[in-house]
Amino acid sequence: AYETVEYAREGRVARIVLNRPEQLNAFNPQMRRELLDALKRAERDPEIRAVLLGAKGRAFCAGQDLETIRSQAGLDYGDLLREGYNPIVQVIVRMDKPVVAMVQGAAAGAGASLAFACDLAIASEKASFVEAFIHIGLVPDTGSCWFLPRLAGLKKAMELALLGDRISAAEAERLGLINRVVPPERLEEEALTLAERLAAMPPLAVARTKRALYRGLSASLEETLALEARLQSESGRTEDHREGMQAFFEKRRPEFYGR
Ligand code: T3D
Repeated sequence: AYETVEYAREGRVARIVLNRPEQLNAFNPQMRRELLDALKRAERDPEIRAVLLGAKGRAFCAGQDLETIRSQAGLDYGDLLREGYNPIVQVIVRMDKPVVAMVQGAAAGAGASLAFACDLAIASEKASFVEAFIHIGLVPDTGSCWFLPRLAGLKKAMELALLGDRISAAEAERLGLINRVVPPERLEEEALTLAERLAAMPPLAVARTKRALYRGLSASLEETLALEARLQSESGRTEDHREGMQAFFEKRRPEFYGR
């Protein structure tokens, strides 16, 4: 069992909840370890088809717990990133299953990066985002330097990273940093519905789509066309494709088994 995160299976959805609400879910070593472990658990579980990542209390995640590093002279932050934060981003991006961030409050520093690294993000009207790093003389990390310019464009990324202004959920949606904003009382339900919809999609096609979109970000058009063709060869041979076709013509909902 974990202490700083909660893990629950709700049908085909794994719900992971950051659980250090008094510390605004700021990352300490234990929460980094437990979050990574929980994500890997969801990745491994064949019953799980989508992951919902939320948080308890009034903040989503305040990033690095500055209290825990305050007195540690000589601490190499690069090591902390390599060992603690980077693996979290990598498992989210690498896993075959979509990860949905459910952001109910402030997401700051590595907490904002975490939300941006998820495949989809839904936020409450009360949520906010801040690339807080610059205020303490640090650079954006935990993937922000990769995700921010790709999501919002270079100019906006520069502005957010260099000025460190806190932006509202509505602004984050406008910039393409998150998918949608809902009233606070609707967040849980909307996020779960979204995750369940993803979980009902054909898992092999979901995995290939996620992989292909990421590859497309750093590949040429030629390479991407070739990749699409290869993945489509594979997809065209799946039972899920046959089922999708059949359901289409029979005008019923398909049932996908990941075969
Ligand atoms: O270490 C490395 O490897 C480098 C990696 C770095 C990754 C990072 O994430 S660096 C960035 C760290 N995070 C921040 O700088 C965020 C700082 N916090 C904020 O910007 C704001 O507090 C929030 C936007 C998160 C929330 O704002 P608000 O107005 O709702 O609350 P507040 O009043 O600012 O904070 C409430 C309390 O939480 C306050 O303590 P107090 O006055 O009640 O005793 C504040 O100091 C504390 N707090 C907030 N964030 C952190 C924190 N304490 C420790 N660590 C935090 N990150």
